[in-house]
Amino acid sequence: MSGFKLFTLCLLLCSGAINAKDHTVKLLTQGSDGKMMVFEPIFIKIAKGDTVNFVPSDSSHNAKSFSVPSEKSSFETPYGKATKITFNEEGVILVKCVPHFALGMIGVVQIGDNIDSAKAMASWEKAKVSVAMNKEAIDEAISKIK
Ligand SMILES: [Cu+2]
Repeated sequence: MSGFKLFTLCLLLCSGAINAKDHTVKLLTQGSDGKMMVFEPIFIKIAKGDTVNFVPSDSSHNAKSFSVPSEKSSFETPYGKATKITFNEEGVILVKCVPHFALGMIGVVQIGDNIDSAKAMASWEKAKVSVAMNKEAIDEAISKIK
């Protein structure tokens, strides 16, 4: 195969990977604004194929999806270990820190444009009754989905 053909083939096969972006969401005991048990940022909008590196401040935090567009987008990261997740499905994913869910340690990941927030909103309304803190911040994060 000629060099040019190889180059063209690589462009076709690799373009998704080249365009994909890496993002970071920190899982913090105390956020930069002083709030306790937060995902920072609490809302992040990414493109399909992008990765998010979930970075816990210590071994007490992890990230687990609890509302997903479909089961193939489900994930759970280990405690205290920065972990990259690639998102290959458009939609909204609600993420919680398992031990601090009741303290409102929840984040929102929007994948793609023009996303319907109905499913995420319904999941949050259901979960809300068992959450004691950060409710307004989570409401606000969900309101950013569009
Ligand atoms: Cu936590």
